[in-house]
Amino acid sequence: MNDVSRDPIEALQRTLSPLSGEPLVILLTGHPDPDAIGSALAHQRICESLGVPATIAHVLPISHRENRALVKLLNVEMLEVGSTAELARFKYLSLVDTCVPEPSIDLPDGLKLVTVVDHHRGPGKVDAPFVDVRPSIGASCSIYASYLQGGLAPLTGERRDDARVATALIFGIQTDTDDFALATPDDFRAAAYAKQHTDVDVLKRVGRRTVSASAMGVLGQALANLIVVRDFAIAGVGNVPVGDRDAIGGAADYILRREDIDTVLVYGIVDDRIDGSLRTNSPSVDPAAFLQTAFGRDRDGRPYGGGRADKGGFQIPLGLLADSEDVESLWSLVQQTVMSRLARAVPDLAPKRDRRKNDRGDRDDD
Ligand SMILES: [Mn+2]
Repeated sequence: MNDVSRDPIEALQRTLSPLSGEPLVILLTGHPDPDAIGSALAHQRICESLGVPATIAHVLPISHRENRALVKLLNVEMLEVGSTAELARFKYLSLVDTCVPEPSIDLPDGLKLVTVVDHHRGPGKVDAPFVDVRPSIGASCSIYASYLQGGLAPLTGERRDDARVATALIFGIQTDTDDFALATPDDFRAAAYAKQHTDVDVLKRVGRRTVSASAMGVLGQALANLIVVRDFAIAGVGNVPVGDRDAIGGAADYILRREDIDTVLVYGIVDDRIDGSLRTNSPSVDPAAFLQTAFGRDRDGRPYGGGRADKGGFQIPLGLLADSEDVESLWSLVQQTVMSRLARAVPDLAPKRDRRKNDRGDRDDD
């Protein structure tokens, strides 16, 4: 039992202190993200200040490049475990940024859950000696920053470890609150506390959004092939590897930042389909309606594209054409098709000749 709500710091200290000298594992759930990593570092720091040797472990790989960069730049030591046996040497378990242990691995029978700190609305009651779940806060890192600020293993700037933990905490808060857009006053207080001890250079480097070489190539293609008609922009980027499909949307996001453009569509060939992304700042463009006007529906009546307020996407299967070995002819055919279809939604895109034809009353396509 605990009286966490009254004084979580006291309760956490009272839970961990008796475990002094006993190996504890902080097992991350899912692919480690910055909020989990920052919380784990802070938890490890607290454990060590109380004499509890703590190891951070994870089962699933770190999937995002930015998160790998964070781990590397901050020298975060994490044990990647693949089997129950690898956890056998630990006596105690702490969960951070989750109430649920990683489901893809069976926990050893003797491993005892001692602490849970999370900000997700959990699946109900969590049974552990120390549980601090605050769904009203933006990041678990904010909860941990409040422990440190409250005097449990506080950041003082005296240890080299301080900058590491502070930087990880800030990055965790920043990521989980969508760059502070969703941050609560508690998150801001936590960030303000951690900020004093961060390594600004490292924070700038981990915060920099990384782009793969191939994704940058897609952006280069989009910029080179950009067609701008009034405030509408369109760019075809040719063949894009399946793994870089997100680069199409990324290129559209980037181009939308051009000041004289308010709607952009980027498309390419991905695998056996035409794949594209629409982005808009225009109050009068509804992405789903726009894409349906341009590309219509498939034989089953499903629209090729869909979207929400400011973004949309579409996929059109190439069918047998996908097998074509003449890459250039196929791309040229795709470009012509997309441009003529887009002219339904953006009449200015139609070649002059066609527009005259339309003016004469050829309206089948409208
Ligand atoms: Mn989180």
